[in-house]
Amino acid sequence: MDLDFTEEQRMIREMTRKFAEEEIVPSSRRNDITENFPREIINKMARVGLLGGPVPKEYGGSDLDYISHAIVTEEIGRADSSVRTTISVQISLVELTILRWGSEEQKKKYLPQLCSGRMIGCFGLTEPDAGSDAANQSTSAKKEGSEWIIDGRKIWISNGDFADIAIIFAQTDKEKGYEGITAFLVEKETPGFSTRRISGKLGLRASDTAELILDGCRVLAGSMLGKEGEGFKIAMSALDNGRYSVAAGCVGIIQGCLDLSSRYARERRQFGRPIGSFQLVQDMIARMGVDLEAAKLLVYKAGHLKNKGLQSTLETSMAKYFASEAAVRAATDAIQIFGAYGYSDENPVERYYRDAKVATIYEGTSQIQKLIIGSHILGIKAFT
Ligand code: COS
Repeated sequence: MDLDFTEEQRMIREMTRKFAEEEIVPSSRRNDITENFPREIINKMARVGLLGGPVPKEYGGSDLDYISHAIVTEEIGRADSSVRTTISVQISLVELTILRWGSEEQKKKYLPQLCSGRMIGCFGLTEPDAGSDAANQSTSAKKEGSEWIIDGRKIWISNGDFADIAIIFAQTDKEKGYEGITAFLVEKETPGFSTRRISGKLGLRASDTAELILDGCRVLAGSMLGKEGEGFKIAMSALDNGRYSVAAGCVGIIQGCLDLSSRYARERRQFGRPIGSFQLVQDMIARMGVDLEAAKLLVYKAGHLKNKGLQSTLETSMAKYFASEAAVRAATDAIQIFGAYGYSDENPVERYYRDAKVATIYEGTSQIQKLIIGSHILGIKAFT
């Protein structure tokens, strides 16, 4: 594994950071307060290629290697986790899933639209009774002639209200358990498909979260993604990409916390000296610095495997588990270093603190990541 960035990767970081500081940061606080999903920022990101990720150019993507993809995601995460969540879902859960499992026709139809931001995508796996136990899908799809009729509800779906296309997981054969789950591509305009926006979240207040309601929603057989019964594997492989993106976004949060709190620790004086000269403050800065490097290395290790087209479930879960927990630690300590000044929404560390928490929950809780890691190491499944 090469630990040096290429010239191109360095330029991608510089370009993304400049974009984030000019186009995202100025409206982050306002969007957070008003819970406004910044659709126009997503359009701007698309114009400079930031929605194309590792999707090949022939489908309108940016053909990034996975380390560059992480770098972009880190920089957006350092600026605003709501925007980062939007692109994590768009690129990692939707585009890369269609790229891997879609027919040629589906790839040509949807990928250029998604990479150009003309379409927003969402990932409909979670249900009121199927969170960690993702195989326990209640949503059903029944075949009628050349159509499938989908009924059910999906909850906590990022991008859900704005999405033009949803990947929906449904039971097509309840008897078969996880092998009876099938994935479908459902367009927003399909009769029977509706959404309800969810507001009042602790963090990610500018990210669009919704409930999806499928009520006798009819789709053609050609809307199936992959084969009948492949849905659970599709969902798990999608999460290998989604969790990678969440982990990279958390690296961005840790970086942001370290940048702001170390600058403040040098400037802020108490007892006649900079607070950074006190050992208890240095303790927090040192832990943040080590967490940042460790989280990066775990992300890049997973990215290195992805670049080689190798399975990276274990490494991705390690990166997601460590980086999300470290982001919560970093944001907690950053507020501590700023004291009362960190407790106000005028200070970005306050938003880091609220935004970081969900990363230990969505796309598989820290507990689920630990069980995946433990099962891989021991060769013993934690679930029967
Ligand atoms: N890629 C491809 N296939 C995978 C896979 C992956 N990363 N992980 C598992 N699978 C396959 C397995 O190979 C197995 O298929 P076979 O029987 O053909 O070998 C099948 O899926 C079942 O795998 P497993 O038995 O490991 O699943 P479990 O039911 O034991 O555990 C967990 C599944 C709990 C790990 C899973 O349900 C999970 O990740 N839950 C969290 C869901 C989540 O993250 N939700 C967040 C909302 S989405 S934003």
